[in-house]
Parts: sequence; C-alpha cells; structure tokens
Amino acid sequence: MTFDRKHLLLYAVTDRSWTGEKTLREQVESALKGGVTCVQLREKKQDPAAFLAEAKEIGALCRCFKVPFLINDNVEIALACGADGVHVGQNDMPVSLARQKLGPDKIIGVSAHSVREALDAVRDGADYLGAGAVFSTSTKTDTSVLSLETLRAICDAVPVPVVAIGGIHESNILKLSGSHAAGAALVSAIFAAGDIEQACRRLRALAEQMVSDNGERVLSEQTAPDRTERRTDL
Ligand code: 3NM
Repeated sequence: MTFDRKHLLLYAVTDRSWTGEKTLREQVESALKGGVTCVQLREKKQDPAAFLAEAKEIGALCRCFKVPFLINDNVEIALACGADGVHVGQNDMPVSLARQKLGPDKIIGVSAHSVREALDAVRDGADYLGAGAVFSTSTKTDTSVLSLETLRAICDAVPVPVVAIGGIHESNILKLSGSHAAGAALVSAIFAAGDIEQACRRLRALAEQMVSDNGERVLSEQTAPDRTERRTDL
C-alpha cells in the first residue's frame, strides 16, 4: 500500500478494555464504517497465537475498506499476518532494525516526544511519526504531555507526516488546528464510545476541519525531497 499523509487523518489505535458486548473485530468494523483512515492493532498482553489470529482477521477487514493496517511493536506478527507495517515506540525495536526486517515498502511509524527523537526516527527510516501526548490521558500512563508548540516544532522539523496522539476527544481536537499535524490518533474516544460508528463520523468531520488549517504545510511537503531516498543528513 502506498502510504500518504491522508491515511493519518483519523487513526484508530485499538484497546480491548471496552470489548464485552462486542468483539474487537466488530468494534474495528464500526470504526471503519465511521470513516477511520488507519488502524493500529495494539495488544500488550495477548499470547502470540491469539495475537496472530486476531491480526489476520482484523487485517482482512481493513483491506476490504482499503485502510492501512499496522501492528504495534511486533515486527514478527506484522510479517506473519501481512500487515501494511508497524508502529514502534522509543523503547521498542530500534527503527533501523525494524526497517531491515520489513524491507523498504512496509510502513513504519515511530513515537516521538521531542524534535531530537523525531529527527532520529526519520534518519533511521520512519515513514510517519506519532507525537504525544498532546493532552493528558489515562489510557497510557508512561507518557507525559507535550506543549502544542513542541507538537508544531516536531511537525515542522521533519519531511514526513505527523499524527498527534494522547487524550484527543471531540471536545479538544480542534485545539490542534494550525499545529501542522496530519491528523489525530485516538484510543478511548473511539473504543469507549457507545456508538463507535457515529463517534467516528463526528471525529472524522472534526479532523478534516482541524487539518484544513494546514494548507501551507501540505504545499511545502509536496516540494520536499523524494521520500524513496532516505535522508542521511538529519
Ligand atoms: N501513545 P487516548 S498516548 C498509545 O503519548 C498512546 O505516545 C501515546 O489514548 C503517546 O486516545 C497513547 O485514549 C494513548 O488518550 C492514547
């Protein structure tokens, strides 16, 4: 799949905390129907066999909707299930090793909390960055809140798109307007919602409004160097 900044517009990161009445697969299907543009399967406790079976099932669903499907932090599962790529954190597999294992065509996203981490990730082969937490969140406890100035500095420092993450809900997503983020990544605002499909429809409209302020940045990215030649001067 050819990766584009538009895929970061409304990015769903899974969490099975709110499954029960519905399976995670059903919840992801509702999110896809509601208009999410990327899905990351994030499993921290699942045993490998169950993780792989679920990844195959949810990956097939994402393919039907032509939405990129990424695996959090597990390159082996990503390769085994034919995912479009992975997302790695600063304490996960090094980006250069993930790139080596996945080859040049898979998507690699990397979490970055500062301009330095962002530049290092791009140098090592990241296709996009996740920057956060942009607001306080109880979904991930080992993260701290970035200022909106830092988010914008990260977006402006790198030649790849950046998705904002952490504590983003319908009530605050428009505060990211003008940050130059390509979109918003959300966990609880999607998976804890009573009606996931409707929540995603509303979030999608708000995300579109949020990025419509970023016209200048998109134009300058279009004139950026060819991304197939990985930058080594960062
Ligand atoms: N990564 P919610 S914050 C998975 O700061 C994740 O890098 C973060 O969950 C980071 O949308 C986060 O429910 C959790 O706040 C985001």
